[in-house]
Amino acid sequence: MLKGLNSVLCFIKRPVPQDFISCYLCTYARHVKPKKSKGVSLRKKGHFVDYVEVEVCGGKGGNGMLSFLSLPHREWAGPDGGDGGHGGHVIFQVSHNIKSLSHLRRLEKADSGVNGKTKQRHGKNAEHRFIEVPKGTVIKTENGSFLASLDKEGDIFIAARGGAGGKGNHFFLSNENRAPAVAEVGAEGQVRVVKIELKTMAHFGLIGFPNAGKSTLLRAISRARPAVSAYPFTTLNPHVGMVLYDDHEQIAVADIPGLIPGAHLNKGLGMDFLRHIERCLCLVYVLDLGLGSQIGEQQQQLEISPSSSPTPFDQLTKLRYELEQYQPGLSRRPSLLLANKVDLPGAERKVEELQAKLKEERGKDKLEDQHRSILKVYGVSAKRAIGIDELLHELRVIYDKNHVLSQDG
Ligand SMILES: Nc1nc2c(ncn2[C@@H]2O[C@H](COP(=O)(O)OP(=O)(O)OP(=O)(O)O)[C@@H](O)[C@H]2O)c(=O)[nH]1
Ligand SMILES: [Mg+2]
Repeated sequence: MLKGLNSVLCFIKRPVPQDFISCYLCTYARHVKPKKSKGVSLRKKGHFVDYVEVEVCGGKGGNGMLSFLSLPHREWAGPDGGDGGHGGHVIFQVSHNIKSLSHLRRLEKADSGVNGKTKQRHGKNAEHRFIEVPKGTVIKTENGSFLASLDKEGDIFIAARGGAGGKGNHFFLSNENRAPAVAEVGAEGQVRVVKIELKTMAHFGLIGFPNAGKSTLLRAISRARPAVSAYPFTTLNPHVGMVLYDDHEQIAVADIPGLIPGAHLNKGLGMDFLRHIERCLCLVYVLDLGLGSQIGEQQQQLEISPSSSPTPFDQLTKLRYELEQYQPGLSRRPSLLLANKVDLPGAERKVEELQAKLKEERGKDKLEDQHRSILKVYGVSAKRAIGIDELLHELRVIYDKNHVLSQDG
């Protein structure tokens, strides 16, 4: 009966009043669409950023108060100006939640302290401004001198100090001066420009000419999915992949954008991204066995003169030269040679030639020669998964040896 009455009411009184919408008896209750939320937009993920210049400004200190207390029966009750609060520091702190520097702004400023007040009320100190950065962040001054390296979770670096709060006139009260008419202004916060770089903390770094198959290899050994294409400079930013082992040990491998001869003169993509391999335990040179056979176009793109045939050994020499230009001694790091694309015709012969050439060079050179740093040479095919198991085993052996050593040291 009641249900019928409600239905009639609804029919007569259209549009349906708000109360009826939720009435479970009402057969005419409409489905109310949820309103679109206003102003809530998903923040677009920025690109991976591994270098920024930031102007950091500490907060200004609050001013001290200049004031004299006057009470009903005591007109000159003395100075009562409170001190200003201290300005906040700008502090970089390592957090495992952050992987890039894309969230840093050009200007990072901390809050200022609150001014002192009458009746000896001190101003509030400003909160410090904590900015989260990834593990492996290096902070340098504007002219490039080293300031800090943040390598562990929770590491902090005070980039700009906040100014001290000014003293109020009550602070200056003394037996000699019973009515100090002086109060301090809060100090300005420190202002400076810092360069912030991200050094990827990978155990192994893949180095090679563009198109050598570095990204294909990283895809083959880890779950990382860097883009792979048949043209040079597909990878523009470093990618890190984790190689997982049965005992839950994880090894980080970094795919570094391709290097070309003259990279130290800013050819190709330059060599700034080599900072990502500065801390690697071992360098993995990925040599392209197909490069010598693709005459013309690709060699022109890589700016390799056609007269010099880029045999795997030539590639190795050129890559090492570029590394030395970036940081003397870098090419002497323990390294593995991967001759990639063994599935191509004639590749086996090139691997043998490479091994023979290395043997010859080792025989010629003195003990401290850079060729001694080469641990092993492997012929692999990242695309056809040939030789990958042996490579993974070798990576683990090197990791176990060097990782334990570095922990001991
Ligand atoms: N035949 C053959 N082709 C391969 C092999 N590994 C990679 N390639 C091909 O080589 C081309 C380049 O591979 P990438 O992995 O993008 O090379 P990259 O070294 O990452 O190149 P950049 O990102 O430009 O530095 C792609 O067309 C791959 O399919 C391999 O083992 N055998
Ligand atoms: Mg690539």
